[in-house]
Amino acid sequence: MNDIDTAARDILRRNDRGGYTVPSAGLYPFQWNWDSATVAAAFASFDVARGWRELETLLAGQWRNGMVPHILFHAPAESYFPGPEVWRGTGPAPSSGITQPPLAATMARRLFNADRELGAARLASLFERLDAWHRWFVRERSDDNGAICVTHPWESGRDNAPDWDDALKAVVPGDLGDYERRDLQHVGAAMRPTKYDYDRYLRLARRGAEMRWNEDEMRRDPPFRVADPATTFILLRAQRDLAALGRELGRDTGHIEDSVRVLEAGAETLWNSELGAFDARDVLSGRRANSLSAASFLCWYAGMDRPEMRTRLRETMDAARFALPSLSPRDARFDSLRYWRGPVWPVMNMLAGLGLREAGLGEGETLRETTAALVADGGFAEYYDAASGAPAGGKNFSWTAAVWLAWASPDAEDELWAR
Ligand code: 9WN
Repeated sequence: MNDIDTAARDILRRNDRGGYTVPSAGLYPFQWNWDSATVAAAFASFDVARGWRELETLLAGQWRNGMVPHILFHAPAESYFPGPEVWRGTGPAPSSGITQPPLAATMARRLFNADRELGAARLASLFERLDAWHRWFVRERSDDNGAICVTHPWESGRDNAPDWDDALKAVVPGDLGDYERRDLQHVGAAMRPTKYDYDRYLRLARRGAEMRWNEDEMRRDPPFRVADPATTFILLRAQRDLAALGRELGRDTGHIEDSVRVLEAGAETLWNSELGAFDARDVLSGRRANSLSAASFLCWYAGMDRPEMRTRLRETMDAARFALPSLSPRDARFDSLRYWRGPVWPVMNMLAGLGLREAGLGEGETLRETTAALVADGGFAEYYDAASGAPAGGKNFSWTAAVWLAWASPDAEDELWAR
């Protein structure tokens, strides 16, 4: 254990609200879905039971249809907008009405590897919930080809990625009345999505709330539905991990293995031959986003490989001062500071890096070293400016601390990721 490990554990303790970890005090005062799953992976190194608790708290918010919300509003807080009064989730606890990329099963596998006896006991009650969530994804978010879609940019976790720009033009914000963004009280406007984006984010949230998040109703004439490489790759990986965990528990996993094959075929349809990379596709218009992003490089994490992707990776790493930028620096829309339009995000580096290592590609180690240096120099920032490496966004960020502990630290226990 090194000094940065100690500091990272301290952040997780300070952001612990009792059974769940907030991403960052003030800026994000609730439980976020894929942040929590990342935090659970970090607990595998020093408090396995607490890691299971993180996932249990998250999955306790599951809706009857299987959806696991992207935010659970466990306790009131004034420092974030839009809160529960906008979302009006219909699950067992106050929540949003959309989900986030399903990292939980993969992170549960790391917890399981850390203590198999405890894992078998804790997983017994979570397995069905994870399975139901994954089934919900396939049922409610597949396109006709088996790729997984997002119905709101926030559902991707990559909020203002250029992947959604074209599709968002079809969302008419209408009269939203006055609303006050609270994110700008915590971080500079140049780092955040624009008002143009927020108007559309809000319209989509209000539409869902007005329809009481009834998926059948929302699917009729949807304003936004985009097949997302990151969510597709993450679900594909999560299904592989859930099947492995199910076999450990002696469960029937045939339907999960079938789903893996469908998802693989779906992911193939995200190939953009002009771009030479996996890319988002607007299901409503059929248009491609033409965006070579960190999401494209999650193919190895999903167990998929392409010679062209290796070339794109090398080109992107050559063009970037700090890898991986969330968007290729060669893209005209690249902005080194603005959220998901260029900056380096430790969680994406970890997922891409894990996949690269499993595929035997040396770039995985380069990503790990870059991430470790960014954290060592800049602290546990939400993300890092892709041009300068400067820390950006929120501070004392839980999932950055978690990525350090689970993967970037020289003392991270790599063997717990073993497949
Ligand atoms: C909306 C918590 C979350 C992350 C997302 C990131 C950001 C929220 C926001 O913060 O999104 O969900 O208000 O900006 O984009 O990936 O889960 O850290």
